[in-house]
Amino acid sequence: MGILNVTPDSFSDGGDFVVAERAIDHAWQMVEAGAAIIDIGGESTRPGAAAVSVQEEIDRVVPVVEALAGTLPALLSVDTSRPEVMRAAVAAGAGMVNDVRALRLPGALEAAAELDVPVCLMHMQGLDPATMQQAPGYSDVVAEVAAFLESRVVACKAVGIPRQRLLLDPGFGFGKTLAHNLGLFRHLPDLRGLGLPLLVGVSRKSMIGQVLDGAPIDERLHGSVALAGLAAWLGASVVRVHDVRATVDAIRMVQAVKEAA
Ligand code: 7PJ
Repeated sequence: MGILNVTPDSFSDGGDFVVAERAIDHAWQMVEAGAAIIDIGGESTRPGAAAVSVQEEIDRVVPVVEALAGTLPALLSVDTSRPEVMRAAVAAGAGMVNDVRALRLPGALEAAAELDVPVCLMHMQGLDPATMQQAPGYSDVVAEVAAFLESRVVACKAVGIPRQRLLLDPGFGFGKTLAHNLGLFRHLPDLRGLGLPLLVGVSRKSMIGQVLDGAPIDERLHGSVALAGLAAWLGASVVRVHDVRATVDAIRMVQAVKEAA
C-alpha cells in the first residue's frame, strides 16, 4: 500500500503533493514501483496538525480519486474517519476505507456498512491525534490493542459489516511510546490470532528516528524498509509505505525465504 498524502501540512511530504496533478503522478509512480493499493488521505494525523473541515477533506481527496479510478491498476483506499468523506470517495471510485479511528466517529460504522467495501480498523489510544501522544499508557499494550480491535470487529458485525471485509492494524505511533511500538511489533504474530489480515504502517515514523539516534524523516528509509520486511515475516498482509520500490524488493526477498524448503 503506497501512501498518497493530499495534505498541505503532511509531515513527511512537506506539502509536495497538494496539487492534484502531482498526487496523480505520484500514484502512478508508486503503482509502477509495485504498489497494489494506493491510500489517499486528506486529513493530517500528525500530532498537532491543524483540523480540516469535512468539505476541505472532500475537496482534497475526491478529485484525485476521480482522476485515478478506472485507469490506475490498483485498489484505491481512502484514509479518513468521516462518513461524508467515505461516501464521497467511494462514489468517486475508491474501493477501500482505511480509518485510523476504527469507525468510532458518529455515523462512520453505518457509512462503512452501506458502502460494502473492505475496511481497515486501526487502534489509536483516544480519538484525537493532536493529544494522543501526551501520556500513552497501557498495562499490557498487546492485550489491550487486541481487545480494542476485537471490540471494533464486534461493533462492525452489529451494523452488518462481515468479518471477511475487515483488516486490522495495531496503529504504530498512535498513542504509543517507543517501548509500546517495539513491543507491539515484536508480538505481531499474537495479533494474527484475531484471524483477520493485518496492515502495518511504520514508514518514516518517529519510532525509527528514536531508535536511529534521532534520524530525521529523510533518513528513515533503511529503517522503514527493514521494518516492512520484518512485518511481512511476522505475518502482516499489507504494509503501508512511502518508499514503494525499496519495500517491494525487501518483501519479495522475505517471500522467497518464506517459501524456501
Ligand atoms: C497509519 C495510517 C497507519 C493505517 C497513518 C503516517 C501517519 N493508516 N495512517 N495505519 N498512519 N491503517 O503515515 O505516518 O499506521 S498517517
